[in-house]
Amino acid sequence: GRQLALPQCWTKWFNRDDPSGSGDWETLDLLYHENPGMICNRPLRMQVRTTSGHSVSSTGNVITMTDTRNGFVCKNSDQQPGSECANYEVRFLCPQEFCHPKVCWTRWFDQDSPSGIGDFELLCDLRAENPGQICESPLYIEVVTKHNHMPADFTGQSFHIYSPTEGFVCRNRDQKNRRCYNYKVRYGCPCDV
Ligand SMILES: [Ca+2]
Ligand SMILES: [Ca+2]
Repeated sequence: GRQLALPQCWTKWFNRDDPSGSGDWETLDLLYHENPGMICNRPLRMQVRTTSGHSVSSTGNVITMTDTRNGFVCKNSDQQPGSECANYEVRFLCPQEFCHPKVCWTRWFDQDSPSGIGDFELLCDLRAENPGQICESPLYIEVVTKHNHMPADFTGQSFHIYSPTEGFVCRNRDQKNRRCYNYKVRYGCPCDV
């Protein structure tokens, strides 16, 4: 089975306009046009804050539009007489594949066996024994049984640790028959690192 570190990721903050003129227009069509390739096609969420880092509600502005399909607009003409929009910035939550389009897998590691208290394949130990072979921030971990390559998720065993950032631990005492299989692990890293 594969465990994912970060199912999604945020883009950087975008601030393409300011409220001089008709208002603050941070619309997706203009952001796409001006930042090709930097925002996914169907953002999962959008966050908006003022450029000084305050929440939208703190400004008292009437917001004309705010949604993940169209982006954000605050029109000065929608505000109380004499007041205008704050300057806002926006960012978008995108699927992980967008942020790291290519995943490069390490080789398989198997440094422990389940004799003793269990099968310990911790990332820090694997790093210590295999310097330079595992990237700084793995995105995925894949764990299978050593002998027949069965994905860990399908073995019916329960795992104490199973995470791209920590590694894998199967404790014998957590199993019905008091014995873990022997597992091997590999890590999925961004190819560009
Ligand atoms: Ca702005
Ligand atoms: Ca093992």
